[in-house]
Amino acid sequence: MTQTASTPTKLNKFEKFKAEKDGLAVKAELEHFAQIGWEAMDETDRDHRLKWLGIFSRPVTPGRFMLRLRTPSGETNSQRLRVLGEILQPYGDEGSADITTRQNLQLRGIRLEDVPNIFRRLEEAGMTSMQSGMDNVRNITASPVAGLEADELLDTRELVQQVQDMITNGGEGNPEFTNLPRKFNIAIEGSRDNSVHAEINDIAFVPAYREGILGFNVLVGGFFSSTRCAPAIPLEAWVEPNQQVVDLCRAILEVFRDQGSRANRQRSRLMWLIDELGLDGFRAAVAAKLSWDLLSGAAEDEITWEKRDHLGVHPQKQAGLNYVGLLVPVGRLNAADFLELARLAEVYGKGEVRLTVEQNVIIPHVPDSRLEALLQEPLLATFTTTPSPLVRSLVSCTGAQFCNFAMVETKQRALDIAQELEAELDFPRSVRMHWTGCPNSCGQPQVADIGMLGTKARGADGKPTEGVDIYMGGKVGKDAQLGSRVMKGIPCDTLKSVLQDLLIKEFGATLKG
Ligand code: SRM
Ligand code: SF4
Repeated sequence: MTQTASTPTKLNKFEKFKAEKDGLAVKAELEHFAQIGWEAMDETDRDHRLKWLGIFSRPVTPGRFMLRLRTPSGETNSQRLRVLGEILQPYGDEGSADITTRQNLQLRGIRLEDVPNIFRRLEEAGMTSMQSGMDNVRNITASPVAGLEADELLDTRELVQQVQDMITNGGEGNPEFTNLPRKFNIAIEGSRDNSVHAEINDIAFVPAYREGILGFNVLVGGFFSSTRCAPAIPLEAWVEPNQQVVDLCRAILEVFRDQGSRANRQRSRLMWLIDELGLDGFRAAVAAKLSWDLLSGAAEDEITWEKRDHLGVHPQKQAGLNYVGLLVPVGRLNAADFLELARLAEVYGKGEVRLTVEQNVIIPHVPDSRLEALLQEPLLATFTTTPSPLVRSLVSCTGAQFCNFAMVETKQRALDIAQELEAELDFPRSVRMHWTGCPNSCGQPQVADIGMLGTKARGADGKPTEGVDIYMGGKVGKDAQLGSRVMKGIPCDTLKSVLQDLLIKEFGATLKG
């Protein structure tokens, strides 16, 4: 690590344990951990370093781990889903999974003694969980319909894979990028609708023409944290849609790794470094690492559409084929769902499956002739193509069921309240409601029409109770904007009536007759 003026004199506790032993080092010890069991493990290895391999100990479910994969561009297939279903099956009711807000998958209920074998199975099926947690680059997001839609500007899947391979050394683990000052998010958009929420990524590539050539404008520094939320800002740079993207990611990561603050973890995300160096200084530090000239940004980008949710049936650019978006309520799946999705993708498509940042699933390549039969499949009664107006756009973080940061239970509550409101109201359009269990904002309440952020509240009797802060004004797609907090500390047991009011006043909902 290069010493710079910003190198702290005092390291935070995470930096101390990282300096003692790199997170990736536990990769070589997995068999040993499996043998001795989680109870006997060194606590820092168990509760922190394992996250470098995507293995998260869950204090809420002791001895049952969460496994976060990497699913670049949200692209997976029936063979992989079958393997994931088979991994979960032996865990019975304790095994489950979630599609995440970074179009990724997390498995739950995992026992540590099974991990070496699980890792072998993941590798055989071409999956990895490497560097998916802690101070690493998260799953790289892209349009979930890359390569499928006629109007797409760039099919970014290969680029996304190249960036992931650079960062993780092809999924083996790459010590060059395992000790960032903090987590890091990258998105590469190839469509016109900003399907990735470019504005909330540390680096986002958005399509833009410069002198008639299609490439990407680059945004940097977008992030949410409990103390600050900042939209990404233009780096004033344009890159070609090729190795330049990979090079630029590497250069930015190196600058962040070497110059980012390691003193206070609440001030360590990339935007804090951009603040410190100034945008020009940051850009110059990045440009100095490149062997080619970093060009100025294009005057405008090509994000010109409203954001789509990709649910329902949509014709593909390949004549006679369709992609079919299925709603997975708040992203929750079980073993049987994986196996059934795998079967449907093979019988009706070509085995391909895509995931979305709205925590849903897409089955591509369904011929016109097989559409009707797919729509009649029993799984589509639950994972419907025609969801009701609130459940359609519902997004929720993990919440108290599995996450010890949570102030409130989220997923089930989100579904229950949405369904109760749907029973009482008619809606002229879908309303995007996002739930997040604490100020870390994994469920992105700031991008929602109405966002709920878990907090402590006071009930009518004055006693502490579960509550939420309400966010409004999030705008996605073109001209994306973050919403802001409009109400504080609403007790969960009075929330439904508050939401009913908001839906009527602000979104044109009407009471059912
Ligand atoms: Fe997150 C930490 C879950 C997307 C901001 N996030 C956590 C942990 C790992 C905390 C923990 O150890 O328990 C949560 C694991 C709970 C569990 O058991 O699932 C967790 N985050 C999630 C997921 C699963 C939410 C979901 O249900 O979809 C998402 C996984 C994405 C993935 O596939 O990698 C997830 N997290 C996000 C996002 C949204 C995004 O990327 O678009 C954000 C806000 C954007 C950002 O990062 O700037 C987000 N998560 C955080 C933060 C606050 C970061 C900060 O700078 O302070 C934390 C806490 C931290 O890192 O210290 C956090
Ligand atoms: Fe856990 Fe909070 Fe993230 Fe929800 S927002 S998953 S409660 S850390």
